[in-house]
Amino acid sequence: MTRFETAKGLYADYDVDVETALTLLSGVRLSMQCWQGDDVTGFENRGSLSGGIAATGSYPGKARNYAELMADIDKALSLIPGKHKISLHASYAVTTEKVDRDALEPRHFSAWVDFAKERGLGLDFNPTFFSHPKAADNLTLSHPDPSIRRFWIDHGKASRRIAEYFGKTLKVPALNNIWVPDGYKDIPADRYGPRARLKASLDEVFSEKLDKEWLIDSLEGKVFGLGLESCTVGSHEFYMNYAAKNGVLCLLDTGHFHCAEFVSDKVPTFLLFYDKLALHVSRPVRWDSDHVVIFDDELKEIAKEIVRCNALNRVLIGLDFFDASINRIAAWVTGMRSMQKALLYALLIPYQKLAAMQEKGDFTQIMVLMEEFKFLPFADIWDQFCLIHNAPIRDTWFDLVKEYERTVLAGR
Ligand code: RNT
Ligand code: ZN
Repeated sequence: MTRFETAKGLYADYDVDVETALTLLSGVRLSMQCWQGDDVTGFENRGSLSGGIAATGSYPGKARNYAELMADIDKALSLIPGKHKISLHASYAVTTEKVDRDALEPRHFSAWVDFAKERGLGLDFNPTFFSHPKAADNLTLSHPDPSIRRFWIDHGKASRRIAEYFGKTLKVPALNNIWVPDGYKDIPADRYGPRARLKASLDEVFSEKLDKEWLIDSLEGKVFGLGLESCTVGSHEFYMNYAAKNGVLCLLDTGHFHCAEFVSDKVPTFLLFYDKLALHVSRPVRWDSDHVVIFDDELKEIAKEIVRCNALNRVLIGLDFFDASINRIAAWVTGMRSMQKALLYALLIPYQKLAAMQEKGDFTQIMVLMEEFKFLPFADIWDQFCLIHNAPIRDTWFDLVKEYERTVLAGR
């Protein structure tokens, strides 16, 4: 008997069907953020990152142009089991034209669509409301100056058309996620006015009726940003209310809440009130630090909530981290594989049995069993998942990353 067969038997003792879990996980497309490959720099040559976010570190070998970024994404995907999506930012247009963000069109992203088509990937999109002269004071859709607001409204509209084009062309629905940095470092005199302007701007951005079959709209709130500590215009309450009233989705970034709050606990609530929920899975260490996602307790809890709510097809799982202090390809692979591991781990828990115990008030047995499940031979099932998808098992993928570093990254 192989290790996999033995492990399968042990799970069967708890009424867990391992084959079903493997099949369900194979159907999950994660959205891998392109911006881990170049520390959120993009292709516009506009200088430093702004918007109250920061990539720290200076590990060598970062991608400097689209060809390098695409090659690095290819390398990473070859080490990750399954078929996924790539999440782009507007600042990653592939064009020789001088085109500002308010005038971007689908054709400026055709190279990415070709890239995705050839590989059977989907694409998601994010308008870029930061690292731009018109966002120098960290105000965009809520800016008091109507001409600046106009620029960013047009950018938001352009981004929805681009995402719709991604979805229609690739036949994989595309998420267009709006996050704006707008906020104030110190206590503002007026919190209502900026929010009223953000609301009106969003109304304009969403005024164009596009094809809902291929375009999914979401809004990402935040508690605070660097240098924007006292007020975030697009707070969670703001977007939750806006989304509920306007038929768009919320996107929860796991780094955008107070440290003692858990996004895992929020998942079932959103699923009760919305058709779908979008996530930016990240790992905040003391602040919204965007560390690489690892197989930690909160990641497992998030995965458990998605699986228990039977919502693998209702939760759009995207990753959002950017660590510039380590090999960027290893960062992607670790984050993606960790998310998949967490989902598999969750799929191997007999949650219906545990829920029935909860109904009866048998909390002792729930605790005992939950502790036991932590020690079942999960790694053997994960290895099998990698084998099925022709992906390297255990840490053998890292030798391939090191070789790529020696032969490709070191020359940059
Ligand atoms: C910022 C948000 C946002 C960005 C990316 C680059 O706090 O999380 O999603 O990280 O769009
Ligand atoms: Zn995010």
